Amino acid sequence: MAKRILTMQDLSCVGQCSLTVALPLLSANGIEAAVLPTAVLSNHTMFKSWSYFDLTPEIKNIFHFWKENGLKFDGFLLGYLGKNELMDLAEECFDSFAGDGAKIIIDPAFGDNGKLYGGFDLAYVKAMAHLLRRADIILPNVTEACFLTGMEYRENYDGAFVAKLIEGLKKLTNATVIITGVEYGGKIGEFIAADGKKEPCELWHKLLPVKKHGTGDIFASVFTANYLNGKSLKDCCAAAAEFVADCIINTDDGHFYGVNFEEVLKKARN
Ligand code: PXL
Repeated sequence: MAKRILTMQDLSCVGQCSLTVALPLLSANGIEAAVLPTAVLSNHTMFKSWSYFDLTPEIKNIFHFWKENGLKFDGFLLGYLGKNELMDLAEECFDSFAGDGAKIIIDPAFGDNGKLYGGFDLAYVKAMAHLLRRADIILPNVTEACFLTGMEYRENYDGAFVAKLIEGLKKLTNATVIITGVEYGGKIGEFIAADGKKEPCELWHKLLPVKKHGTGDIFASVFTANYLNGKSLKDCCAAAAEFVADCIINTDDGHFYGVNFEEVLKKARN
């Protein structure tokens, strides 16, 4: 039987991010995807304006029926949640619905390029920093790692800076720390700091000349599906990074709000 994961993040009606990428990518990789939508947005917050309908008040009701129906999950993938109160609900969700050996994977998903996404503040960062102690794996990018540790964001950095970020994050959680989108020396990669290993494992890929929205969510989905399918951390990162690169290569310059991951899925089937 396919593993069943619960992914908790927003539903942006348009934008190729969060649930609209997690669902197809988890399914295409053989994982049954259940969802806990935290909010419905007209579109993601990289557009110039957006609506936001908060689903927090419905979540306890959903939990009630999941309990009545005896539902459990083999894993959890958290991304953009939206409101601070959702952190406590996420913990209640883990406590109530984790099946045997269920793993918790958290992408903090609150910022990029040195800035918080629209609508977030430092109180949200603090609540996320607290939630991370429950994770088995965390997937912050460099911006999120800086906010979570209180280190100043830098555009130019080196391996020593990333090692400091990891050290800071390890004070928040016992999870495996994977810093994504590490960029220096003309390459892009991940630093994987698993428990009990002295040095992080570095994985490097070719740096593409364009940046696109939603690629962090795609990375997290492909990473998580591979992880639930039993692959090593390194193989999960390699698969996710390769998929993201393919998506970027297959996206027209004019398509500003996301990547053409559908084309990559289609090619993989042919
Ligand atoms: O891709 C991260 C993300 C998810 N959800 C919403 C967003 C963003 C990034 O801007 O706005 C609503």
